Amino acid sequence: MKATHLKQGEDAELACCDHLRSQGLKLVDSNFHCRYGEIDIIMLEKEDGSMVFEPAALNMKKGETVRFLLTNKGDSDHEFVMDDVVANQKHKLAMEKYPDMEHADPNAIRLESGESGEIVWTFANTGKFEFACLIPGHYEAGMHGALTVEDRTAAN
Ligand SMILES: [Cu+2]
Repeated sequence: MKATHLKQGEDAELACCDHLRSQGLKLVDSNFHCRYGEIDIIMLEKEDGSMVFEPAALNMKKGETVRFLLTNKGDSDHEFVMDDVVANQKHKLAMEKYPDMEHADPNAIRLESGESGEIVWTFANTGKFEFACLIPGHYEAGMHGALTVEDRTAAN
């Protein structure tokens, strides 16, 4: 069973390397490995009733590909949606009307209590973005953070 699982992992990794290659990105390592930065993100509710992401803000580099490893350590469902602030507000309003709407978007993931998941994302554009949980009430309870993408090569 384990071998099958590993095989799937390799296939996924290969598929992703191909995807990166097709975007003209150079692999820094051969041999099936895309070298990602990995960032752990925890979703949880606090005793005071607030709901948070840890870390509470993200600073990314333009062109960087990151694997976000998300874990819902809270008691209710949570989601992680990366978008610009205006799009998140629109999405939030839609969620208030249709709280159970499903996301098939690659920039979003919804996790049940205790569940983990991941998003692999390449930050192509600089700017100020946001990551948020758009389940009704959660944004207001604190589940949003600034996502800044900078062109650090230009700064040097
Ligand atoms: Cu939430």
